Amino acid sequence: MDINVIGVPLSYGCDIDGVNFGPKILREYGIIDIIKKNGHNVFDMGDIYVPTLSKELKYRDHPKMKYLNPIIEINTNLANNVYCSLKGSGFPFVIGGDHALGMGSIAGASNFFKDMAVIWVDAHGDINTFETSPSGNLHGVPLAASMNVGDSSVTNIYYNGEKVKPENVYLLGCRDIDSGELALANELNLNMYTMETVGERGLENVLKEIIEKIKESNVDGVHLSFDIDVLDSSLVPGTGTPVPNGFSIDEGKEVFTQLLSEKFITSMDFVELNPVIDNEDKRTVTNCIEILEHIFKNIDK
Ligand code: Z70
Ligand code: MN
Ligand code: MN
Ligand code: MN
Repeated sequence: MDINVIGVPLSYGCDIDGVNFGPKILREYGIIDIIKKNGHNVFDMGDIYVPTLSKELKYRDHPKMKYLNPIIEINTNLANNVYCSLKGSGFPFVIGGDHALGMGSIAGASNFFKDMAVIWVDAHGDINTFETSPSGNLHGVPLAASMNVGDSSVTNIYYNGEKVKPENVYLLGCRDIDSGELALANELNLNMYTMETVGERGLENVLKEIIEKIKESNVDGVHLSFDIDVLDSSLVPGTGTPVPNGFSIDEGKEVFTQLLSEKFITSMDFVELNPVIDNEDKRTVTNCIEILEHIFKNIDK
């Protein structure tokens, strides 16, 4: 596989600085060599340009949602990079950065495919609207925006309107959902596999069901968005909002073993690593690298 690594040093979608150093630390820990070592062709496309913005610009574009216009611009550039990467038969592997970048990844990938599924592996739903957002942070809205739910400023990124149909969206591992998000998930009847569901039914069965549903649907592409906070809080102190009762490392790996063996994943995000707030033992980045090794061992050669 030709892997195109695209860095997005974005932190304006969340409240804690440092997540912008995700691409830098992953390169320092050898992500490019890891991909090569596993038999892929790798192209480091560098980082999408993220300007340095003063805090005074936070509410310039919207009274509630922070850094709105810059985030839209960054996502538009990301979308076109993802689209061009797919056009060139590459596999876009987007490293964040905060999860607001999901809007750009999905916009770019969905422009290439006729109908695409999205698997959102995350402790959070990221399906807030500007109205339901409790924080004003844009990393809480990307999946709603991609389904054409929310303000037109974010539903019209790269091209206008719906990028993915709600029936083709799969949430996995969530356990910290806001009330407005839950209402939307019910309204749209989203395929939602919470941590509670995983506990009741078992991860293997849940993954089997997701795979079956995707195969039965008529999608020609599948985007997998991985937020590292789906892992248990004890494993990822270096992420902005660690949540207890998450996946173990083995469960995290199992997700990729199963999903990647189907060979239907066509693009990926890996987001929310903040090396600045990591433990002294560098636990978070070390765990991320272990997961990444596993990913590239299991992606089709
Ligand atoms: C909350 C919000 C979120 C990640 C936190 C949190 C969203 N639902 N996403 N950390 N990765 O502010 O919308
Ligand atoms: Mn997220
Ligand atoms: Mn499309
Ligand atoms: Mn999250």
